[in-house]
Amino acid sequence: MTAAKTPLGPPYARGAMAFILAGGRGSRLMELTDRRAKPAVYFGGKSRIIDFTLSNALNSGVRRIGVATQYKAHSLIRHMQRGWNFFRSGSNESFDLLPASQRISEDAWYLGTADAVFQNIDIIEDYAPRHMIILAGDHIYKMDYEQMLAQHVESGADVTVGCLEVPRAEAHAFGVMHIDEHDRIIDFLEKPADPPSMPGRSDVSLASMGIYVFDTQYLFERLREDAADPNSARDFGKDIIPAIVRHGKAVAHHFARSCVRSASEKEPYWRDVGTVDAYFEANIDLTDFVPALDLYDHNWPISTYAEVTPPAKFIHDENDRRGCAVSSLVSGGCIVSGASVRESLLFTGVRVNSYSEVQRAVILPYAEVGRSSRLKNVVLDRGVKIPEKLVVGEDAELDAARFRRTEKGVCLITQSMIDRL
Ligand code: ADQ
Ligand code: ADP
Repeated sequence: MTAAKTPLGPPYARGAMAFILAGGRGSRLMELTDRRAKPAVYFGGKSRIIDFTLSNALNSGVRRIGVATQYKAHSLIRHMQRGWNFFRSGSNESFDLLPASQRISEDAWYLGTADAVFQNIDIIEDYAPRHMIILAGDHIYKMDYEQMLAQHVESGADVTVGCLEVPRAEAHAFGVMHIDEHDRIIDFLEKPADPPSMPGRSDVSLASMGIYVFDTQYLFERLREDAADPNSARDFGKDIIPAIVRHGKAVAHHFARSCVRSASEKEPYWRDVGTVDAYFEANIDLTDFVPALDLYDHNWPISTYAEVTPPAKFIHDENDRRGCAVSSLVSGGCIVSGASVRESLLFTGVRVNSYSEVQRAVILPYAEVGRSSRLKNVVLDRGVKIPEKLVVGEDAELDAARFRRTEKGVCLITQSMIDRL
């Protein structure tokens, strides 16, 4: 399996390996991540969250990908085996699923993000990639990693860190950095309680996207050094990046330089859909007349695994009531029968039955809305069977007692919540 020598010049993506960290739970998504890791959570009517990072890698020209999984990985692994296993071995291409498998020691899971890479050094070494692109599997964005690789080579950095501007009030959830006029990172604070702002802009901070480019050999040296430190949390944000900022050359790569936008996208789009509210809003925003995220851009397709299904169908019921969906994204295998659906996303195989009214709903695969129900501002988990005449979104107190109701009034509904009614 030893690789042919990887090319040294551009395009750099061809000689690089993308390593996607997909092991975290994403606990703020509540019951949505009870049985699946955050990267496996469904998004956008047809895909899963990790499809965005995988598609970015593929569209950027990367042909070696490793995905480290840990928490509740079955759904994620099955999705990738079905949809992403098309790389050709023997032609500098590879796709490796890397579950934490106690390869180094019998009691060592992936302790942190850096450990997830460290434990796979032997596998990576075999492929001899010139650069490593370390990515997270849990963000929604479109980005050309080739641009970041090119900057990394041109600047001679030890590590290049993807960054973007965020409101200072939200920056405590990120790694926050100071840079000089040449984009060199001069200070890096992981999740500071009181985040510093950007010079002259008191309400904005410069945040790490949690994505990094390294020369492979340099990364291995840092990881081995880190593994020998008993005080390390084995995490890129907590340990590896701050140490390089102190002792080496860390450079910031601005997302605006490499984000991919179609003609209709006005602003660079990046979302961490880490809470139920953020998840709901990012999905429902896709039903806008001109959404902030364009999923229909042929130049940067978001690939996924999709079952072969019959077409979506909209039918009159026996009383000639029209089944319709407007301002909505409807996937294959759905049937809307004598019901009205507005500003919603229907994933594969969803049924909405007669006399029902559905508005602002994210309905995951194979869920079914029983007759005469009225649902507003809801997320229905996969396979949920909503009974007849259920009303959600009209009585805040009742909703909060029955379902997972967020601060912004969104109800997440799982089958076990329905079973308890
Ligand atoms: P966090 O958002 O806290 O900070 P973290 O929990 O480290 O991110 O997870 C990053 C990625 O690694 C996620 O995709 C997660 O699924 C995965 N992951 C977590 N633990 C893992 C493990 N043990 N094994 C394998 N995969 C694992 C990071 C950076 C911040 C930066 C934000 C941007 O530390 O500096 O600002 O990302 O979101
Ligand atoms: P998919 O089945 O398409 O992967 P999900 O993302 O909803 O869909 O994944 C659900 C995960 O939960 C799968 O790994 C599945 O095997 C698992 N699962 C399904 N039913 C149960 C159950 N009753 N208890 C525990 N795990 C379950």
